[in-house]
Amino acid sequence: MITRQKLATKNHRKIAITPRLCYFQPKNELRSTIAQEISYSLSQKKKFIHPKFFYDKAGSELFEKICSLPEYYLTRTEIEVLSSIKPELSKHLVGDFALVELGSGSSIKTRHLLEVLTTKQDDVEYYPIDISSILKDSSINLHDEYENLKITGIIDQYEKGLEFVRQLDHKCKLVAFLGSSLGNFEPEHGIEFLKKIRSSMRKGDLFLLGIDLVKDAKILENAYNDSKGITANFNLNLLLRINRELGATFDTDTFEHVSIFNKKQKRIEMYLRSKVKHEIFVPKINLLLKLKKGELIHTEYSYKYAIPQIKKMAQKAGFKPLQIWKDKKSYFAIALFSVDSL
Ligand code: AVI
Repeated sequence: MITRQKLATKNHRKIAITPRLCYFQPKNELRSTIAQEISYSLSQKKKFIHPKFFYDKAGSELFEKICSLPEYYLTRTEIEVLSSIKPELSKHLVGDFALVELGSGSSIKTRHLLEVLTTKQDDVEYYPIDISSILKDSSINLHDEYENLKITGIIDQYEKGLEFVRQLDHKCKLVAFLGSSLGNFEPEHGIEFLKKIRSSMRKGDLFLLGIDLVKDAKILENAYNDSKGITANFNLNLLLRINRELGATFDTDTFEHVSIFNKKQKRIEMYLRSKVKHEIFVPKINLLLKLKKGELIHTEYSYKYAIPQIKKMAQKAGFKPLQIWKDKKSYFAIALFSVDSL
């Protein structure tokens, strides 16, 4: 167990901005990951692109726009719940807590948690983990806003970030996984991922999960197919990213954004549909991609849950429910768990 100053891995470079702000970034660019994974996923019979590739600079900016769309109720509802539970949450945070956030993004929601912690504690250590380099700007903003905040960011995939978290010697940790990002995992993989989070935590630590709830299909479908076409552009940006990073020549006008709510599986499914027959060469991975007219490339699942299911998944992963809050319409839930024995 080590302090934040001594944190290190051989695979990351540490960039110190001020004594209160540093971040780690992978030595080998994520570019090699995208090449390998896209080469595999676009060669399968059922083609897919992993949703983690949404979040390059352009994709992260589009996602920020999605979060403030009228149809995308998730972000504003989660913020509404977070801001209303601060006094109750504060009662659970007895002791000295470091905040770890998986998928911190623009860190807008983080402020609500920091407000609670920075008023209770003289110093707060914050560990944002995000695949997107948006983390750099959001950390600088937080650093300037909160004088008693020490930030150590990790720009990498969640699993890599958790390897850092495991090393921390901090008394207690509050690990936040907000924004319903758990919904982007298939349920079985979601439980496995929760287990990984659990294994990076110790007795006395707390886990805060934000999750979208099952609701009327129309509301869900509108949230993933907004009238301004921002979600469509977010989805199509995957092809533009492959153009930029792997030298392909996708023409996004020949693809369309598809999103449907699968009632049986209780998930939004997102695809890119090829409007014409295609043969596209992707030079950096030496792949000739053939697509039939109407063929779908799967890009995302976004599972919607009911509270008993969330509890069950978390319990299977070794968490014990402490308190669960919802908004008035029961659109979105925030659940607080303690660490249980497995
Ligand atoms: C990040 N994740 C929880 C979002 C979601 O709602 O599944 C990603 C997203 N996809 C389309 N719109 C937003």
